[in-house]
Amino acid sequence: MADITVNNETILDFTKQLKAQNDMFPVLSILNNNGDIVDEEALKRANLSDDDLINIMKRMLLSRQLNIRSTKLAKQGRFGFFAPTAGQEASQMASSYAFNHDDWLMPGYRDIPQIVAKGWPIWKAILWSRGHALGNEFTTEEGEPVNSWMPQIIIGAQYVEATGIALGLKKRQKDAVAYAYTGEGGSSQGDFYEAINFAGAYKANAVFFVQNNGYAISTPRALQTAAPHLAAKGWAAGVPSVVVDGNDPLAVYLVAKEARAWAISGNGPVLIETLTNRLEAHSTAGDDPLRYRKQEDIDAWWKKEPLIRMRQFMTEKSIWDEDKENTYISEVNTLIDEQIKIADKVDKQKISNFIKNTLEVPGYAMKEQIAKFESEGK
Ligand SMILES: Cc1ncc(C[n+]2csc(CCOP(=O)(O)OP(=O)(O)O)c2C)c(N)n1
Repeated sequence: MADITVNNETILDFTKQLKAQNDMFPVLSILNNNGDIVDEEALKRANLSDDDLINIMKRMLLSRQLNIRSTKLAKQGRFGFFAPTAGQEASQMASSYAFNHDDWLMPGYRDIPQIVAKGWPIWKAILWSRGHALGNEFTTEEGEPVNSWMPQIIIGAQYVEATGIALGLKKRQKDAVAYAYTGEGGSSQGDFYEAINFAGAYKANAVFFVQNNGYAISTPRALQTAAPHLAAKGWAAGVPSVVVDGNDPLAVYLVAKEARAWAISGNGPVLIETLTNRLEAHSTAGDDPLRYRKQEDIDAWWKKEPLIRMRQFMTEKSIWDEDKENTYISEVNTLIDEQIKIADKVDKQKISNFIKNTLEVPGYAMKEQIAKFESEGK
């Protein structure tokens, strides 16, 4: 009997196939954990001026301060729901820096800082966190539209919305893309697959981020999926997919910029997996991470967080120092103090307003409820 062909033998070698899947997605990186450049050419390709670097650093610091203050205020009962962002500043702020004013942001509940960076006043974010109807107004202080949808609580659902918006932009020949963020947990949802499949088939001008931050509440990445890389899920939809060091602001910016350029040229979507880590609790609702992960693991990730390496890199370039950082942090804190005062002055949410805000045209039962609560002054 003749031997099986090499081709068929390779096809039937499942162990080899698993290894190939694992090797398929090398990690894009420019800045290592110590803040050293590991790829000068990639840095040139990112084409970031000193001002851009300062802007990215400031956005990441704004996000960190917002995180620190929101977490504290939530513990005092002065903030509503907040999903901590510490550790994810590069994944969120360096990526979003690659998008334009006209692009549509489709955020999840952890992506408040990207909306603020788009011009959404912090006081509105505070109202959103408190479930106030006014927190769903995506406008700047001057009343100009902020192209963002409300942070999605249903995990993965923003991907479907992003595909729809991207197709709408394409059909209207707008010079803009939709960009969406979910987590590795979100990448297990049906919505995730449906969205990237449809976006791939119709070449929607969308950029999809999967922020692989290690945990979906208490579920570790290892239990989330057997896929060695979440980016591999994009390949099933025929979508170019990349794994990037999500704590490296320069690499995250570069891939986001190139993904946007690809999508806007009519080539279809790109999926980007950012390897990062959630350094704190899932939310201010009160979970204790030490019930599902070890302190050593958290400590190790704190050493790899994006601010340390960006600070190191920029100090080395003589465009950043401690004084600049402290001055900016105190400016941000003054701003946050002012914004809390504005949010606190807004009339408390009325039940009738809450119901009115649910549907544009309320149904019969809702009309009755609105009338009832209004008659009671609620
Ligand atoms: C469809 C749906 N199922 C379950 C939940 C409850 N839930 C809220 S957050 C979360 C984990 C999400 O993890 P991940 O997507 O990794 O994002 P992360 O919170 O880590 O940013 C779950 C299961 C939900 N909000 N929506």
